[in-house]
Amino acid sequence: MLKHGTSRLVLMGALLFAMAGATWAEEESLILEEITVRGERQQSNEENLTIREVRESPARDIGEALQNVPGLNIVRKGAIANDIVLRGFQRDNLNMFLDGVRIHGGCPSRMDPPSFHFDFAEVESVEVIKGPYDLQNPGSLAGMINAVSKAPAKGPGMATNFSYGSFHYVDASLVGSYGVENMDGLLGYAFKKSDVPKSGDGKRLTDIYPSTSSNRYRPDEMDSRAYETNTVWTKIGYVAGHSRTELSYTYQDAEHVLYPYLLMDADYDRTKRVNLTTTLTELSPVISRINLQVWHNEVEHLMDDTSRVSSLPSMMVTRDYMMQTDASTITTGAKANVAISAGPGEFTGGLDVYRRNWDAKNEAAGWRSYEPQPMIPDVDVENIGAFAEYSLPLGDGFRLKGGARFDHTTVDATDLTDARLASLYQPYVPGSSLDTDTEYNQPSANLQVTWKATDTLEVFAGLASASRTPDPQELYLGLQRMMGKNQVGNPDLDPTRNNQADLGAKWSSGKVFASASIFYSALTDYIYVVDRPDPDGAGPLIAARTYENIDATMYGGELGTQIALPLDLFLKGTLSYVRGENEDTDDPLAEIPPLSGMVSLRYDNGLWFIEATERFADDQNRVDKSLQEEKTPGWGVTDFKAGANWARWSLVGGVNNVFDKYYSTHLSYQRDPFASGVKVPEMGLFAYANLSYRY
Ligand SMILES: [Cu+2]
Repeated sequence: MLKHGTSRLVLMGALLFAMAGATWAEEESLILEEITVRGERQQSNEENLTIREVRESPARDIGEALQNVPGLNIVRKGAIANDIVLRGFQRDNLNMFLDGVRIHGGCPSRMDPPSFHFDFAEVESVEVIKGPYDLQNPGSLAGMINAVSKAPAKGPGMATNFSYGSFHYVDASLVGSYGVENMDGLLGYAFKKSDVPKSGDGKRLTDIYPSTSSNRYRPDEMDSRAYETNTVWTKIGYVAGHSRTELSYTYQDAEHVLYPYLLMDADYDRTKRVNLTTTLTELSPVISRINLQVWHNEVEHLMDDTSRVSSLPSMMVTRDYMMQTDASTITTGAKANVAISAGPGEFTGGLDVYRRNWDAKNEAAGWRSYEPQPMIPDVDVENIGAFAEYSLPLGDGFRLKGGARFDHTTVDATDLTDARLASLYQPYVPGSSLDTDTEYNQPSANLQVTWKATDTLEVFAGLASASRTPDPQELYLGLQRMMGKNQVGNPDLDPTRNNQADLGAKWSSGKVFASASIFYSALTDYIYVVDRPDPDGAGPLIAARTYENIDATMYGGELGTQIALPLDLFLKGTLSYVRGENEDTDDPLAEIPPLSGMVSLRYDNGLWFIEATERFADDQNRVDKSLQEEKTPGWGVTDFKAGANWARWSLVGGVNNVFDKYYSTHLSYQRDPFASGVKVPEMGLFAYANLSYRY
C-alpha cells in the first residue's frame, strides 16, 4: 500500500526532472554557491552535509542532522544519541569517523553510537560515501561517514551559538581561535540539555510503556532531564615549510541520558579523544602528499534501571538498581598514507593499525543476586591493514579508479573462561567447537568508472567487494538469565562480505544539481539476530537470542536535487528506497527503512530566508515475523523555518512538525538484542530559535 508516498512521489519526480533542464536568470546567494560546490565535488555515490544546514535545524546530534540526506535514516532510542542507518545498513556495517579517527562507543546497547561522541560545534561538514568504496579504512562494508572538524583561521576568530526550544531544549557553544604565520590554536566549549520531549499525542517519550510494564519510568523520573552534555575541545596547529601538524584533544561528559527504547538509561558517558596528524605536501615532483596520524580515544559508560519501576525495592531488588552495566572501551590507532604521481594518474597507498579493547560487566538482581557477569568479556581486537589505489584519466571524459586492501584481524575474549564458553555458548552452536579467540584475513577491492559525458552530465559505475569482521559483541556477548532469553554471541561467526554494484548519474549546471543512484548488494555471511530454542530442556539453560551468518540481498536507490528557481526561490528534494531480503528464508530483512524522502521550497535573498519542508515515509509492510517485527504506517510532517543575517549575526527560528502529528519511524523499536519492544514516537510540535555570531 502506497497511501502516503505515491502521489507526492509522482508529483515531486515530475517537478524535479522538468526543472532539471531549465536555466534561469542570474542571482547570487549562499545556496547557489552550495549547489555549484556540490555539482563540482560530489560524486553520485557521495553525499555532503554542510554546517549551514545543521545550524538552521534543531538537530541534537549528527544522526538527526543526517536524516534529510538521501539514503540515511536513524534509529530513535530517545531524545538524543540517534544511531545512523545507511541504505538499510547499520552498526558495524558502517564506519563513522571524525577526521578519519575510528571511534567506538562503550555501550553494548549502542546508547553511545560513534556519532554521539562529538559535538556539532567541532564540525565543519560531514562527508558520506555510499557503498563499499572506502579502501583507506578497514570494514567500510556498506559505506563511510566522516565528520570534518573546523581548523582555526589566521588572526582572531570567534563563533558563538545559542539555541533554545520546546521542552527547555538548550544548545550553546563558544569557540575562540587565533592564528599567526606558522601557528594557530582553537578552544571550544559546548553545552546541551533538554527535558523529555512530547510526541504528537501530548505524551512524553518516557510515557510509552503500559501501566503493567516493569520497564516503565518511575512517576518522578518521567519528566526528568532527557540528557545533559558538556564538551570541551582544543586544537593546536603548527606549520613548517610544506608540513602542517595538528594536535587535538576533546573531553565530553554526557550525564543522565534517557533511552525509552531500552530497558536501562545512562548514568554517564565520558569520552576522551586525542588526535595527532601531520600532512606533508609538495615534497617532490613525484610525492604529492604524505599523511601521518596517531590517535587514541576512550569511553567510560555506566547504565542502570534506577529511573524505572523495575528498580523499586523487592525481595530480589536489594540495591537501588535491579540491573546495571559498567562498560568501557579504549581504541588506539595509527596510519600512514602517501600519494604519488605515477604515470598519467595518481597512486595512493597506506598502512594502518588499530587496537580496541572493550569490556562490560553486568549485574542483575535476577542472576545469582548481583553476581557480575562478563557481558563483553574484556575483548581485544587488533587490526593491521594495507591498501593501494590508482586513479587514471583515460581521455574522452573517462576516469578509472581502482584499488585493493588487505586486513589481518585478531580477536581475543580475555575474560571468557573455557568453562563459561562450554556451558553458556557452546550449547547454542552444536556441531562446531568454539574458541575464545579467532583471527581473520580479508581482502577488499573495487573498480570505479566516471564518465563526464557532457559539461553537465556525469555517469558513475562501480563494482566492489568488501568485508567486515564480526564485532566483539556479535562474537562474545554473554548474559545468562533466570527467565526470558539468554543473550549470547556466536564465537563461530564468519566475516560478512558485500559484493556490490552501483550505477549513478549526476547533473550539475550551476543552477541545478541532481543526483540519482541505484545499488545492488549481494551479502554472504551477513550477521543477523536469531532466536535459538532451549538446548537442554530441564537444564539450567533457556532459549537465547544470538547471531548467525545468513545470505542476504539489499538493493535500492536515491534521488537528490537542489535547484535555483527564479525570484530567489530554491527547491530541494530527496527520495530513498531500499529492499532487503533474507536469501536463506526468503523473508524480508528486519529493520529496513521504507520509501522516504523530503521536499522543501525556500525563498532566500541572501539577507533573509523562509523555508517550508515536507518530510514523509511510506508504510513498511515488509517485516521479519520471526523477530516479531511489526508493520509501520506511513507518515508526512511539515516543518517551517525563517531566518535573517545581519553583519556577523544570524537568527533562525522554526517549527518542526507544525501540525503536531503523532508518528513513529519504522526503526524505532525493534533492534535487538536489547530493545524493549515499545515504539518510541517522533517528537510532536517543536519550536526553536537560534542566534549565532561569527567573527
Ligand atoms: Cu548503555
